[in-house]
Amino acid sequence: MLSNSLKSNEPVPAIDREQSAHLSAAIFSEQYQRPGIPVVIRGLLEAEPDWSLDYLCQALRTLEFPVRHYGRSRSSQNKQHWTTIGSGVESQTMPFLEYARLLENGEAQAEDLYLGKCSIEQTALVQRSTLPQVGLRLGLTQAVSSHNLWVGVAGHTTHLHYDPFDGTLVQLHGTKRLILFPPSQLANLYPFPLSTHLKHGLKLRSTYSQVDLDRPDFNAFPKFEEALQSRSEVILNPGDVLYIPACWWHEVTAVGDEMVCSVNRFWRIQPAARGLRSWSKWRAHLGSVMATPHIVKDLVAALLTDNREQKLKQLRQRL
Ligand SMILES: O=C(O)CCC(=O)C(=O)O
Repeated sequence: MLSNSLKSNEPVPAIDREQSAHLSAAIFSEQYQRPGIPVVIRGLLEAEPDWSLDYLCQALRTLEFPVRHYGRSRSSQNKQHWTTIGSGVESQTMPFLEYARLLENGEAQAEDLYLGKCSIEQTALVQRSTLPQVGLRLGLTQAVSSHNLWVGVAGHTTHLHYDPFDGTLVQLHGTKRLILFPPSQLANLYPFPLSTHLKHGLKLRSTYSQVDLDRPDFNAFPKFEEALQSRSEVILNPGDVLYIPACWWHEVTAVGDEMVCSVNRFWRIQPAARGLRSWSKWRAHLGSVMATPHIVKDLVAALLTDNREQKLKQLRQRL
């Protein structure tokens, strides 16, 4: 029978914090990975330098990345009027040094420009870093994504959503606040319906919640009240690694007043049975299948444009 790893009436404890020295791969597997429970781990990346803007500029220089243009008015709009979300938001491809200039001159803040989920696998950033330690020391062996970079300014929010794979989010500069809900809250968080994908492809996703956490509309979403009983909050500072089990809902906000930078990676769910039993996961995959006609259309359009490479890169990033 399809289920979620925590029962809906089970109280959710505060998210654990562990020191890596006390957390062997066997303990991590037993206490967190097997049951699908989030945890913050410190001390996995002791030798890692500060990923300041200067450091990123030196490593990435003229390498080009799609930068999402959220715009400041988005956060005051009713989510139900959105036509794009997350990686579906319109992006502009630019050299990293150009994005750094926009961070420094305040334009990134004013327009909420976010460098989200960009692969840095082939860059000096990953090649010279201790990031591969994260998977090795936790016994996470089957990556399903590359290392993805997330850079933005304080105030940026990646809205409430879930991913159909286990994830690790490594905080490298600045501070992030995460609000989490367990998979059992799927219905109480009112995800966009699956039919969204027939209209919007992957530009708007059924793995995102329609509820605005800052201004919840309890008339439109009465069951959200129940979800609030399972809400957890976590602050991530540089050096913290958050393990986010598949299908845990999370909203991520950059806080403080400086550039904020993290790297995440997705992993195959272990044990596989945890994923196979999860309706949230099947639902996410079903959504991707329903988006196929749009993906094919966008692929053909990208192949026919002059700046084919750039369009294909943007499309790859959305998948
Ligand atoms: O850092 C962010 O803005 C989003 C990260 C995220 O959603 C994830 O790691 O799954």
